Amino acid sequence: MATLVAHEAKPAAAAGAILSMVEQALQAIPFIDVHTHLFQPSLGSLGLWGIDELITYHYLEAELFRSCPLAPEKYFGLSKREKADLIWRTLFVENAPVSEATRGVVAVLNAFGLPTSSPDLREARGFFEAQDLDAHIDHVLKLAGVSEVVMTNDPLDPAEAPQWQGGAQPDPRFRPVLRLDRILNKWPEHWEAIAAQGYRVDANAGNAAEVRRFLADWCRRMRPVYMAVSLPDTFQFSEDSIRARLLAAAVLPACGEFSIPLSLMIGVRYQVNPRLKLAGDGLGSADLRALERLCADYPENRYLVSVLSRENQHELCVYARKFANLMPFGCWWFLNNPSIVEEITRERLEMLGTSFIPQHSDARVLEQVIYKWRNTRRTLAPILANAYQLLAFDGRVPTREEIERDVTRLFRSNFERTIGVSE
Ligand code: FIX
Ligand code: ZN
Repeated sequence: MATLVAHEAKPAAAAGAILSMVEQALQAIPFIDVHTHLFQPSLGSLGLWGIDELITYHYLEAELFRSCPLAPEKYFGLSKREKADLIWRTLFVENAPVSEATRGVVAVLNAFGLPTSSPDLREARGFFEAQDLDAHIDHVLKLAGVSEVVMTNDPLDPAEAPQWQGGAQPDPRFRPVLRLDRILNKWPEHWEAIAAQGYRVDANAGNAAEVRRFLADWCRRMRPVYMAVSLPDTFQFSEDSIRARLLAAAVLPACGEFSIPLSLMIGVRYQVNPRLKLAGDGLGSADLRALERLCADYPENRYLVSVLSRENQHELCVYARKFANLMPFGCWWFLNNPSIVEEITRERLEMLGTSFIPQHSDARVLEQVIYKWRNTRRTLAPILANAYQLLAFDGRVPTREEIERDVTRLFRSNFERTIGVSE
C-alpha cells in the first residue's frame, strides 16, 4: 500500500490508541444486563447458581445429546449431580470444551481460580458450597462488570407468584419484569390461574378490562421496569386471536398507564424436540410486519425488541430507523456466538450509530454473567474500535470522553431512557 499522506498517517497511528481507549471504556463502565432469568435472593430458591446448575444449563444439555448415546428420557431421570457428572465427563473430559457454552464454564472456573481440566467436579462443588450467597452475588456482578440485572418474573408461576404476593423485598441489584408468555401465548391453559387470583376472566378472554386490572395490580406490586413476552416465528399482529386482542386492549394500555415499555422477543419455534425439554426450542424467521403495525398503530408505546433469527436482523435495523419508539436489543440465544454477534453489531453500528442495546446475557445461572459479559467485551472491542477508526480515517479522531459517553449510552442510558428513567 502506498505510504500514507500526512492526514492518513495520523489516523493509522490513532488506530492502536483507539482500540485501547475502547477496551478501557468497556472495562471501566458497569453494564446493565437488560434480560436474564436470574432471581433476587428474596424470591427464595428460584435463583440458580453454582457448578451443578452451570453444567446442566440447557445449552449444554443440547450439546450433550450430540456426544452421548443416552436417551433424553434416561438423562432426565438422573439426579442433578448425576446429570452434571455426565455432562462434565462427556463435554469437558472426553471432548474439548471449544463451544461457546462449554468455554463459558471453563472461564467461570478460571475466574474463581479453580482447575479447569479436572476429571471430576469435587473441588468445584466444595468451592461453591462454601459461598455465602449474598456476598457471592456481589462478587460475581463485580467480576462481570455489571451493576444490575433485569429479571424475568412470571405472575402466574406457582412457585414465584406467592413470593411477590407475600411481599418479597426489593433488591437494587435485581430489576423486575412482568413476563406475559402464559397470558399471551397460552391463555387456554392459564386463564383459570388469573381467575384464581380474583379476576373475572373467562376462557375466551372476553373481559380484557379484568386482564388490564390484573396487570395494573401486578405493576403496583412488582414495580417492573418493562413487560415482556417471547413470541413464535408465526407471530402476527393484528389478527383475530386472544393474543392480539389482549395486546391491544390490556397490555399496551397498561404499559402506557405505568409508562413502561413492552419487550417483544420474536422468532421461537417452541419445543421442536420436546424430548429435550428446555433445550428443545428452535427458531424461525418471523414476519416483522407485525412489529411495523404495533409501532405505527401504538406510537405512544415504547418497544424493546430482540429477534431470534439471523435473517430478521437487517429488517429490525430498518424498522428501528423508521420508528424511534423501537429499541433493538441483544444478540439473543442462538445468536449469542462471537461470529454472529460481530456481524449483527457491525450492521447495527452502520445503520443505527449508538442508538441500540448491543447485548444482554440471558443468564439462567448466576455465574454465567461472568463469561457472557467477558465474551461481549472481547467481541465488541475491535468492532467498536473499527467504527471509530473509520471515523478517524474520514477526518475525525474520537476523544476518550466521546468513547466513554458512547459506551455508557450503549450499555446503560439507551436502556434507562427506554424504561423511562434517565441517569
Ligand atoms: O424466552 C426467553 O427469555 C429465552 O431467553 C429463554 O426461554 C431461553 O430458554 C433461553 O434461556 C435463552 O437463552
Ligand atoms: Zn431469556
